[in-house]
Amino acid sequence: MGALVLSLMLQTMLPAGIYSGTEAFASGAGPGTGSGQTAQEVAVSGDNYFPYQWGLYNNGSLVISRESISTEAYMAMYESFVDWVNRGGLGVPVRRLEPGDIIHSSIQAQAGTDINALAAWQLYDSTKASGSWQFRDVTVAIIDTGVDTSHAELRDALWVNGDEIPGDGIDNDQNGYIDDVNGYNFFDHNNVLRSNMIADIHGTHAAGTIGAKRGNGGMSGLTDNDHVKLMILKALGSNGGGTEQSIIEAIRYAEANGADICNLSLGGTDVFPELEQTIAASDMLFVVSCGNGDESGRGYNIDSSPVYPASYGYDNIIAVANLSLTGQLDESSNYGPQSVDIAAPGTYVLSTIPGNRFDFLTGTSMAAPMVTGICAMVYSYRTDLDLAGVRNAVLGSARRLDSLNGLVASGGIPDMYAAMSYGLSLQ
Ligand SMILES: [Ca+2]
Ligand SMILES: [Ca+2]
Ligand SMILES: [Ca+2]
Repeated sequence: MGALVLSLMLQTMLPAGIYSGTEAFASGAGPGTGSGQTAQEVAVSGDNYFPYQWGLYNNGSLVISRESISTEAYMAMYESFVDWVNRGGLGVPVRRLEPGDIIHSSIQAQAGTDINALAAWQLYDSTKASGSWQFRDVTVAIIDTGVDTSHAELRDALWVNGDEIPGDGIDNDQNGYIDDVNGYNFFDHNNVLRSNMIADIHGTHAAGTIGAKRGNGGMSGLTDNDHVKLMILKALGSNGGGTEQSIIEAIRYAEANGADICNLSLGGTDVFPELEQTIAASDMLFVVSCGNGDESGRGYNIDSSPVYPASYGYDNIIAVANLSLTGQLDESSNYGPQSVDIAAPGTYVLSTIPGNRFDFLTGTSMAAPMVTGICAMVYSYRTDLDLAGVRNAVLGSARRLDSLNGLVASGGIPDMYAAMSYGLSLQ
């Protein structure tokens, strides 16, 4: 039994300075329409942080000014952290930084590098408003660190086990888990879904990308809160690591309780044969991250150096790389023209973190939930498709980018609108 290691980019836990065209953020006025979007475009989402969600809509006006730690300083910080953990300690990598350790740079967004969320929402919302369509209800399992289920953006997105009475200490539905109302904690073997404010940033961030409420301020999640629900399955602990067994138990719970799609923003380099068999035998569609490079943060080809579960290669897996807002693969993202199916926005992704807050994170861990959210919306809208058909629609309608040639099998990024209407002729 090996420990799976999360593909979380620690560098990006540092605050990123975000500057809009009007520098609204820098002046402390808070985000508005300053990134160059029109008020109308923001109004479509109804969320004031939407201009910073370049992965959903990118008109090329967003500039991210970043302070990153030099590779040398990062390595020194990380080594001291690993040493501390090896001696039985817990914590996060922290080191006093010297002036030369910080590198300033800025990134300009490349217009059009997005998943075409606005058109997809308009299609879904207008169909919903017409009352003429019976959407499929979809359950998405998020197997990760914990999730802050009290976050205002997430409350309406949660899967609820209707057969379980909360907080009575009794396993009412006799499924083997006491008070499993929104999911379960397979790491600590209890029903506490948020147990650590730092580690649970990772799972909370994934949940927000998929299901944050649209139209209530804050940020926009991809999915519809009425028809797509998030089952929260904590399987990774305070250092971001988990066991093969905790993840397998979470997968089995997800299947037994009706989950359709499973987000796995995690991976390791061991093969984990039992995990492989569990995934291969599952009816769920798995969306998995393909990893964030080597010790120095450089992405590598997982066709030759496999990362699991991304490299298992089954037809019920979509392996996802991380596209930057520049339209290039992020330099930290792994790739593989055979093993990796698609790239998705994963660099400076704004999403929810514990305590009703938001932050930007970078990594393939952030790219996978984008694809998960898209799959969920396609599965909800396209009741004519099974999950294999959803996978086919998302990959088959991918928008090709020259920069991704030879790096991912589809050669592109998902287009949520195109995936929802794949194979249909819409007026
Ligand atoms: Ca129960
Ligand atoms: Ca109960
Ligand atoms: Ca919102």
